[in-house]
Amino acid sequence: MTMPLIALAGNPNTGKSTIFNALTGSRQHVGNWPGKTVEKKEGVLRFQNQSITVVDLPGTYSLSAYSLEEQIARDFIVHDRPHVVVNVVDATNLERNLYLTAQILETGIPIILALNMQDLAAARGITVDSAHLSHLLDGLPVIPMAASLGQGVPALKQAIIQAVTAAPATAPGAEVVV
Ligand SMILES: Nc1nc2c(ncn2[C@@H]2O[C@H](COP(=O)(O)OP(=O)(O)OP(=O)(O)O)[C@@H](O)[C@H]2O)c(=O)[nH]1
Ligand SMILES: [Mg+2]
Repeated sequence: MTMPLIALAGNPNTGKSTIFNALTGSRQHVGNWPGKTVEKKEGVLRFQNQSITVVDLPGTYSLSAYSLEEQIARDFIVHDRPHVVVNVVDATNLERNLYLTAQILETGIPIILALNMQDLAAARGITVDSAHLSHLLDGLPVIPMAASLGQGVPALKQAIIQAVTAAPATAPGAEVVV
């Protein structure tokens, strides 16, 4: 079996790289996107006897191919078809962040929503009901996090393991046999 592949995607400055580092530790190496000046970071998450390739995508507000960052994120999600996209969202700015979430949902690739910046949200009196949000988004896993404080990281690892176990990679246009 090839190693499961997951990608971290989200708006700029939502904590993707902080989460990437928390998931992959020091095992990461840095590579370049072919012909591009923007770096992609790839690392390995080792958890519960599993090894999972993790790719840290550039920050993007949408998957429209207007900017280089958007093109890179879009190409990776659409063509490389990761098993799971961990969509990192800023809990203090949920509405703007969920625009990208809607676009990722349209690809049909399973999403885990990492609801980051909980500490900042709490300080501003913002409470997000993650169970209700999950319910509104067809039951996708919603993991409350404050990644820079290490909060939510074990729960995210658990959700990733569950998702890659449950979801074999889907090729574009592949028939789903049930
Ligand atoms: N208060 C708080 N700060 C956080 C949290 N997670 C990340 N940060 C901080 O937010 C800033 C941006 O974090 P990054 O991990 O670089 O964000 P990113 O999404 O990778 O950013 P881009 O790659 O530029 O899109 C850093 O200063 C982090 O330390 C969090 O949960 N709470
Ligand atoms: Mg980053």
